[in-house]
Amino acid sequence: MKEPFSTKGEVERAVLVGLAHREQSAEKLEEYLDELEFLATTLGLKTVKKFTQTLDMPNPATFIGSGKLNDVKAYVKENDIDVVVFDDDLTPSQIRNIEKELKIKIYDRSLLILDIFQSRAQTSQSKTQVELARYEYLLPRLTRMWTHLERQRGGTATRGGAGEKEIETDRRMIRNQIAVLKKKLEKIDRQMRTQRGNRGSMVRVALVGYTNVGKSTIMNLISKSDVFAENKLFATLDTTVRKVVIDNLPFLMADTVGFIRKLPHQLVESFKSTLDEVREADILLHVVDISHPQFEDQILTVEKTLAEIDSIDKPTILVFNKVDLYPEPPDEEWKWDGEVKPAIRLGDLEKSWMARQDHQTIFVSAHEKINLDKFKRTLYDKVREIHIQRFPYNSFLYPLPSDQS
Ligand SMILES: Nc1nc2c(ncn2[C@@H]2O[C@H](COP(=O)(O)OP(=O)(O)OP(=O)(O)O)[C@@H](O)[C@H]2O)c(=O)[nH]1
Ligand SMILES: [Mg+2]
Repeated sequence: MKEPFSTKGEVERAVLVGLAHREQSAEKLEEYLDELEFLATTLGLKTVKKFTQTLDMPNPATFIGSGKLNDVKAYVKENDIDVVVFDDDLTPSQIRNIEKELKIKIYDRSLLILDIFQSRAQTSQSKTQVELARYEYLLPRLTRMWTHLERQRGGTATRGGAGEKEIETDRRMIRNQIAVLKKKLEKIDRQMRTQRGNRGSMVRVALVGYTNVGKSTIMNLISKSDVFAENKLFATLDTTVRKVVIDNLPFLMADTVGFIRKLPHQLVESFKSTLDEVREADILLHVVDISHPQFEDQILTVEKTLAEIDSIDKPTILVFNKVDLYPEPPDEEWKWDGEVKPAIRLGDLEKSWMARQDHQTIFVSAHEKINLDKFKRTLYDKVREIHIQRFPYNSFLYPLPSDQS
């Protein structure tokens, strides 16, 4: 596994920077920075401090204001900081200007996610997809510093920063690589299509959801398989498909990559073929972490990403997972994540979601095995509906009228 931050051989220290503005409230920003910290941790970075600022809109030259940038600079110097991570994507000129001021590694959320994906990629398909997304992301953003860093990553020693000429050489090299990777992916996609074609017409169910909600844990429970699950973001990158049988009803179940707010569009683009499993599914199990304070936002992010891959109209079961971690309110007013929210009991939440007509819902805990029988029954009924449409004469599932007498 490639360790993106291993050059110093120790944990690297990071400062996070976020901006509240007209379209992003200070409250939201705090949540986003918590998530950014989780992303940084996943990559092995230690967050030492978070800087925030409120502006009408991002500063076009340096993203944050020049006074704030000076504060960050002073802090970086005094505290032996290795990396500054911005929560939003920076323009190429913002990166150049900030780099000139801070003189250390600058990351934005997209590059952080791309690096996590890179460190997680296992198969030749996901490795190629991530590499392509990374190059497409870097191409318009190559700066002296980044060229230098990229060469270090590639093992080519350079003395001092790279010059314009080297940047131009790197650009050409990256363009060539992009072309090579695209060809390689086309070939892999063709193989995957053939594999999927060989699966026949069994009903296909796909697990979708925000990252770290418990998709792989549910997959392992239902299919008795052994998919890597852990409390880090993007534990799963490659799609796993297993045959599952509930009672006498066989179907296929797919576990795949999780979604996140502001997923770099280069990644969605190059992971299109991995997401084919979702696109071609008959039923979606949209898994939600009910114990996460922003679970409703996460539902919206997932729905938005599903819409991007034309999969929003499929029959969907909303699976609210981790009910064992749901913080039951002690009384009317209670503190949740530092802010006062009206008390919502799990039972009330269940009732209000169940009352909604657009999706079927089920509340479970994969970890504590709560409500799993009901979950299996709900899934069985849904799969059966489609199975009957597809195989109307399959008598073992669907007794013929003569059998009923
Ligand atoms: N307490 C509790 N923890 C759970 C439950 N389900 C899953 N987890 C934990 O949540 C973490 C994430 O689970 P995964 O199954 O890896 O989640 P995922 O959705 O596959 O995540 P990615 O592949 O990273 O997108 C793991 O540490 C699980 O053990 C649950 O019902 N209750
Ligand atoms: Mg997973």
